[in-house]
Amino acid sequence: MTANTAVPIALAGLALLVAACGRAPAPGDSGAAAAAKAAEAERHPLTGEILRVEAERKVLIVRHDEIKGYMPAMTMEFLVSDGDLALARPGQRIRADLIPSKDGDFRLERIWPDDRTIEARSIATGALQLRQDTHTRGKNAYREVGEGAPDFTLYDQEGRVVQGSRFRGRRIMMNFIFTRCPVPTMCPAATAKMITVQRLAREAGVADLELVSITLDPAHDTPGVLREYASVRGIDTANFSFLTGPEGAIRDLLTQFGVITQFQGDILQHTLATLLIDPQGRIAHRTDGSQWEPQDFVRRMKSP
Ligand SMILES: [Cu+2]
Repeated sequence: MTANTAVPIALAGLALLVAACGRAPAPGDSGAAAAAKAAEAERHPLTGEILRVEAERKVLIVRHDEIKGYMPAMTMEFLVSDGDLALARPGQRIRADLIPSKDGDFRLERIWPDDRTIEARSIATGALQLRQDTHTRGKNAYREVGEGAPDFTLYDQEGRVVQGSRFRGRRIMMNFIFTRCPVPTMCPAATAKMITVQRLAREAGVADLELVSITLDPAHDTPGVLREYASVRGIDTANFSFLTGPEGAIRDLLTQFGVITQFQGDILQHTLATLLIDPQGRIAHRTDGSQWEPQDFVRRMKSP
């Protein structure tokens, strides 16, 4: 497949593969349901420092900066999800969305390391390099089988900074998913098959495998959300990482890996690609669409 044919084929596939992968309503949605959702999704961007983690109450005590036009700087407690709770450390600086509830308590969602942290700066540098690389490659941005895979710097489900080059010397099985995908035959099925690959590879004695799932929906899929996605599925993350990062970096990766996403209203439509990257960092194999067999990938891992 050449770069020129790849996109039309993938686009044609889009019509077949798409399904109602939902996301939050876009501004401009009309109707009572949308209005109700908008009210419950009142969000205020917050930055601050985690002072304490109260795991039993699922609460973070955060000293936050002034929220212009809403709240002065103060220390208060926030409810957070299990995934965010597990990642929270006293002393961490974060940015997040503050969401007030009707009962008078406050939640934090979309929690990321604050932009000023060392982690966030290395993520931003990685995104910039990827941007330049995609730009330089121009029409040849799409990476063929046999070419090197692009390098990247993203967060994993533990909030650790992960560089693609860290996996050099190991074999990567990579796909793209998003946690809110409600269509059983799309992302949930893909994750289930990745889990099967992990098990079959282990049984077959493949010792150098890393499974990597990159989110298609970085606005929602924070490290904490990905951690929860892995944990509710009982996934062994010893060699299975879920990665996220800045929207620009994800967009460039999708361009280079030939995965197409498109929002139609509040529906995220996307194609599916599953890749095998060899220990030298070259794309050894890819399949498009949902019809791939775990056993086939494991067989390819065993061949030299
Ligand atoms: Cu999906």
